[in-house]
Amino acid sequence: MKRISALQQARSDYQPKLPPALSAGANVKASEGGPTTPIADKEKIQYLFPNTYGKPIVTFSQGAGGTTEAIRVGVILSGGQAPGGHNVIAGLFDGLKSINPDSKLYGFLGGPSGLIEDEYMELTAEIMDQYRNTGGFDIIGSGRTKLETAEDFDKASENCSKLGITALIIIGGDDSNTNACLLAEYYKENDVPIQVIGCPKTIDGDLKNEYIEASFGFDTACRVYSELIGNIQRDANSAKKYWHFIKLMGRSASHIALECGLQTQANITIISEEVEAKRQTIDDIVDDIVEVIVARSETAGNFGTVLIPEGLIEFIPEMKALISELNDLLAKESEAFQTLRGRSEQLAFINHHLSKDTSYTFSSLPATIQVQLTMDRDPHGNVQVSLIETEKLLAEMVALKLNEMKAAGTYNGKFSAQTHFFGYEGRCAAPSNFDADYCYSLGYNATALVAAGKTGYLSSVRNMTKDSSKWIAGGIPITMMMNVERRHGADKPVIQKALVKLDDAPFMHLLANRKVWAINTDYVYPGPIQYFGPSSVCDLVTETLKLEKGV
Ligand code: FBP
Repeated sequence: MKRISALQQARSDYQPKLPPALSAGANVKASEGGPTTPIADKEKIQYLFPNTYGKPIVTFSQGAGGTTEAIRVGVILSGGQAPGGHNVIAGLFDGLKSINPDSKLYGFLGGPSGLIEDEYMELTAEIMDQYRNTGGFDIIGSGRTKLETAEDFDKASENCSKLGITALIIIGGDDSNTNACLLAEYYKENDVPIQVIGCPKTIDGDLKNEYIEASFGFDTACRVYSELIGNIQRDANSAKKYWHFIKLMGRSASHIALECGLQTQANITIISEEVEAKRQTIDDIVDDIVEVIVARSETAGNFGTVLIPEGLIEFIPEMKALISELNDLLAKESEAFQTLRGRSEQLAFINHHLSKDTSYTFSSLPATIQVQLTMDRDPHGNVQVSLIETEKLLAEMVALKLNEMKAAGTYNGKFSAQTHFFGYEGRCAAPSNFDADYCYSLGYNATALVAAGKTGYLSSVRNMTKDSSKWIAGGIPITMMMNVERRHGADKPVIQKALVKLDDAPFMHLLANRKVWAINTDYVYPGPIQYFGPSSVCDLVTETLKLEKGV
């Protein structure tokens, strides 16, 4: 028999909590509000989604209302891993069986490509039981292929109809759920009898709004990173000899860095959205860090922590311009670029093609960062920010500046840096109670949306800062979260990405405490996620959500 850890064994018995509406099964009563409108670009969205536009918000309550027929549902995991994905699938499975024990759940393998290439497995009770409350997406795998063309949509419906599937659940982030909505619209328009429901996933925390309180996985990932940051801070405060530069995942938004900063009270937490708003340069950021290091060297000592959001580089205006030119250049000249021999030829080629300003920015960067900026793009032609070692760049630039100050007699401390990148460490952690409960509820709730005949909706469970007896289950029409954005030279309807808002409570709380946390050593050590024990340590909610909800 396959060996599993003692924790996994014990944790498999955990029964996730559900909103009261779903406690007697997924065949529930649906109440509908009035017609809805998108957050912006009303006419364009209405034009592009004539069949799924303006649908009402759905709220569930106990009592039968949907179908009791056996349903066949397909599920896809899309994009980066996030803790709790297996529980979404467990919730789907249990919800479907509660509607009718003959219902079936099929998992398409390796993400959206599995649906197009007809690679799937039926998820049985025996398989499901091995994955309850575990981290990872390995039950069926995930991928970043996009479902976006009519050809993909037709292939998908062909493969679904072979299995008798009448509903697809897409577990993904803002882009995958945008595509879920396009798919729902296409099937409605072409009378294809397949419903499409999305579930909000991403550790990055940037798929949220008034109705989607959080994307799943954010809670657990931030707790894992905060545990590690807390451990580093204990070490720093014990040895008093290192400054730790810690980069934290989050492709674009800085929610993870902000949450970890709030949980651990690190000395410096950089927020990309603030850097952009203040139009800061790299030198400005370095100066800010240096100021704190110098001040602490005179009081607390020569140690501290700096949290750096993964996406920072793209929010620094000068770097944004450089990256955008590089993306275009590497897309246009990819053939010529591939024929160049060696790094020095490639760097010379790039410098030659860049505009004057961006070429200056490029030349001022250390060689390692220049190379990282020109590495392979992601499938959308964007630079892969997780591969750019911003933490090393900043540590190097800070060291240079401090050396200059030492020579000028304006700094007397000792500076020694350690760099870290936390990302993959947290994406597949065993879900916290929050994510285990939230994910199971999202999946179970998705089956209720299917039973209620909905399509083009995102599964929504709200009021998560309250006791589970107060959680609200329902569905939000995806078109309601959309606007039109310029993407790769064309106007596209997309779910609006939620960046850190500089006038919202979580950032304001950081701002109010920033100076004190910088100079003092007011570290908080969150420790590991607790799965067993008092509710006060097991049933936590992120600082972000608490501050957003004012609790
Ligand atoms: P999703 O938005 O798909 O959830 O993925 C987010 C993320 O974890 C980012 O934080 C990170 O930049 C990226 O994935 C890394 O991608 P990959 O897994 O392809 O290396």
